[in-house]
Amino acid sequence: MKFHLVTIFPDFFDGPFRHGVVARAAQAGALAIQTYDLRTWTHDIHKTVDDRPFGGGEGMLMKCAPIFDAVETIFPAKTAQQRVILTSAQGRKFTQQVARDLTQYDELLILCGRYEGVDERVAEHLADDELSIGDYVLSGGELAAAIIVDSVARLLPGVLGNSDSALNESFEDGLLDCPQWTRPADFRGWKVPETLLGGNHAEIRKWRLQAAREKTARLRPDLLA
Ligand code: 9D3
Repeated sequence: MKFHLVTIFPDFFDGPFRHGVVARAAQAGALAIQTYDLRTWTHDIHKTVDDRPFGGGEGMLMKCAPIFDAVETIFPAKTAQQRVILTSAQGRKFTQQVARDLTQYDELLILCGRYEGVDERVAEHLADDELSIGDYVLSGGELAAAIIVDSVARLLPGVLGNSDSALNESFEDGLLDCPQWTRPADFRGWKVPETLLGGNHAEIRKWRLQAAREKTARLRPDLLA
């Protein structure tokens, strides 16, 4: 899969994708990430990408023209396999199911919002989807874009190495992961549950399911409702 990231801070993504699963997948050719400086598509000396909102109000909005020009340059003959996503605090909630749906496309172009928002014509006439990563306020769409890339990338065939480790995990079956421990079996007097130290794998399976249910009920009752 190819990811295109359009932003006024192209350097932002130097860090997040240099490590871990995404970096290894890019190295192996399972995915490619290209960042673009939105100011490439400005025509004035100041490289202006923002302007004041009609009707008044706080702050500035991202202008249409550079964003439309960027998308039309990157996808000059957009196909059904190419998806344009606008990150915004007003978007549809990004979930594991949305990540899974996005794996079906060949190319994702993610527009990172900044300032107080983006001229609504981008959401209405350019983006295929408008996504928020959750109900909290960020200072822009770059972190959201990095999160979307990370969660989609690790689902791609050939990225995780273990082909079903991406299937059997939290959220996919509506439960949190069960609590886990590693050595030592006793750390400062805090002991690992006895069942996990034995070799009875049927017992361990039962114990883990129960522990996952209890932890989900305690920390994420919304997942059980
Ligand atoms: C006056 C209200 N504004 C500030 C509280 C609204 C607002 C404008 C711009 C809130 C956030 C932003 C910038 N956020 C994003 O671009 C963003 C975002 C987010 O804030 N939360 C969750 N997901 C996303 S995706 C992009």
